Amino acid sequence: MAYTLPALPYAHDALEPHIDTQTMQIHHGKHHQAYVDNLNKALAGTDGESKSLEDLMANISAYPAAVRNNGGGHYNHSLFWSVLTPGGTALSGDLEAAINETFGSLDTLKEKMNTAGTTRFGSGWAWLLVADGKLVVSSTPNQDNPLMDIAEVKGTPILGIDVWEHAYYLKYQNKRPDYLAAIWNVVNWNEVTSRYKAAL
Ligand code: MN3
Repeated sequence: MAYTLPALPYAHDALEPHIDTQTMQIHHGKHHQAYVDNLNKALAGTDGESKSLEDLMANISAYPAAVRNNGGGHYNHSLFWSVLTPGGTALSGDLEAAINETFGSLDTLKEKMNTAGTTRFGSGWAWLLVADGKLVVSSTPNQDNPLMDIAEVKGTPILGIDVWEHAYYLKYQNKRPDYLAAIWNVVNWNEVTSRYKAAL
């Protein structure tokens, strides 16, 4: 079964002014579409066609680089759109308690994620993940993610922030820290909390 591009759960301009309309149009419609198309090409006629995306990630070292790059790209961007929402939502409940217990405060978590994102050289992702029931911050290069068997820090990602230049360059140019500061205004903590509960 071929993969398809998931529809954005909001309009292209809905994350303005934090993420601009043109970036969303190109990022979703061109970059993510290309990961989907190239993943389908890379899997065509192989046993990977019958595997779930999660199964592919868990054994990614057994697959060609095209599956790693494009399968990771498809997984990561599908997660990314879902953890953003216009205006953001408030953090509360079990996840808020776990963040306070693990990091001291939400602000400290944001600092750690922003540091993970700004210190990732070149392209990659900053992650909040669940590993052995605990919250952990990490980053990965390229389109790798914590589900992959080759990841330095493995676990279930519940929040991912894309730090490829294509995610921010039109509006923020070289100022990756400004993009990272702004994105917290549009985080969908309801979705991150759902993913946290599912990961436990
Ligand atoms: Mn991207």
